[in-house]
Amino acid sequence: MKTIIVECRTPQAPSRSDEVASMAKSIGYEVIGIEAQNRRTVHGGTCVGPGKLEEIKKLVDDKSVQKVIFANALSSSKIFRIQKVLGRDINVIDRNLLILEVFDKRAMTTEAKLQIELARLKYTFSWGREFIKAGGLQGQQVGWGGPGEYPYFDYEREYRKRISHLELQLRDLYTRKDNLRERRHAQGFLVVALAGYTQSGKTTFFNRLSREKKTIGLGPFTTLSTSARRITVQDDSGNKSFILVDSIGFIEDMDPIILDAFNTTLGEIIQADIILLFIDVSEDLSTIRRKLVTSRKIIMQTDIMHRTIICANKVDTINEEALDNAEKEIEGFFPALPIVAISASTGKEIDKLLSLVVSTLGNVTPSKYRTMMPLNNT
Ligand SMILES: Nc1nc2c(ncn2[C@@H]2O[C@H](COP(=O)(O)OP(=O)(O)O)[C@@H](O)[C@H]2O)c(=O)[nH]1
Ligand SMILES: [Mg+2]
Repeated sequence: MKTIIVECRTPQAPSRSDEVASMAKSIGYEVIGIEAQNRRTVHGGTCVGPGKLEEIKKLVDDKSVQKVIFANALSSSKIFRIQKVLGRDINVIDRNLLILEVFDKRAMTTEAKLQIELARLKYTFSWGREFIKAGGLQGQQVGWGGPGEYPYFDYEREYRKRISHLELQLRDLYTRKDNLRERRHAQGFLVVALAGYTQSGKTTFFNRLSREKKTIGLGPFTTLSTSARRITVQDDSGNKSFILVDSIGFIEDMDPIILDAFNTTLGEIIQADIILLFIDVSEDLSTIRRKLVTSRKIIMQTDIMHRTIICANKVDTINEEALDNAEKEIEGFFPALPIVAISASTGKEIDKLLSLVVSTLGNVTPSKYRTMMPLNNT
């Protein structure tokens, strides 16, 4: 689907457009460009200014763009005005709905699917209201599965009904939640999952390892056929086989409404036997530090610390001194964890990393899985 990314950049907030473009591509959108506007503050009516929006409208028409993703979060009144300018056939979403689409692609369990749908409903509830209140646009088909033909009160009732139905189904699931990790062990699946921020190089690593590898025999991971592979590594003691899962990344600055969906989806992944935590060491030290703070918070709260190997990635882009500094920084945050400096692009030290993975897997014994603590603030 032909897609453009739009962003209103302000001095108060870091730019998210590259991250958004990367997430969109990761779930198959054809991103043909990023349209950014610098402003002192976000435009109160349409996020980017009206002139910029007209430009975007022209681009959308000229290039037959079908989807427009805002890197900013959009309130209901903004989405309404933007949709009105761009036209009813264009699918307009914001960063938060894109994040939910990404989660949805990675979710393995009914629970995660329900959490994601619940977050989507809660998030778009006010959007639909705005459309209906404005009248005249009733029946308009907007991309987020909006109000359809409902008059206002019916819409509100229907939405609330769907939300409480989902909440009930979830409550039902909690009471008989079984353990993915134990089940996989019982079936003989060892799992290595990739974690870390978007754009740290997880997919590059995944693709390098999964070239010509099998997508069959994935067992419980069959639903993740685009993001799971069976990998076999030879070492002195013979062959060792595991399933490599390319996970959702950590994402900065998430709306509280979507945090539960994030926690559940991430929770599935970190029930792996080994986590490879990717850190992009080509970034400046203050960015690395900021991301380490959040990564550590997530990892501490989820009890996967002892199963984590740090992959300091993109070493091909920096000199020895910079790598030294980055490694010192990482050690400060994760003093007890092994760090391997790799390049997913060039393949540097990938073999070393794989040996470490294989020897660590050799020691894995099915252990009792402990429930993840909820993450309040990432
Ligand atoms: N120079 C360099 N670039 C890399 C390396 N690994 C990944 N990249 C680049 O970093 C960007 C993000 O990589 P990607 O694998 O999509 O990251 P993900 O979001 O964590 O899956 C892409 O443009 C990659 O080409 C590396 O080892 N060296
Ligand atoms: Mg990726």
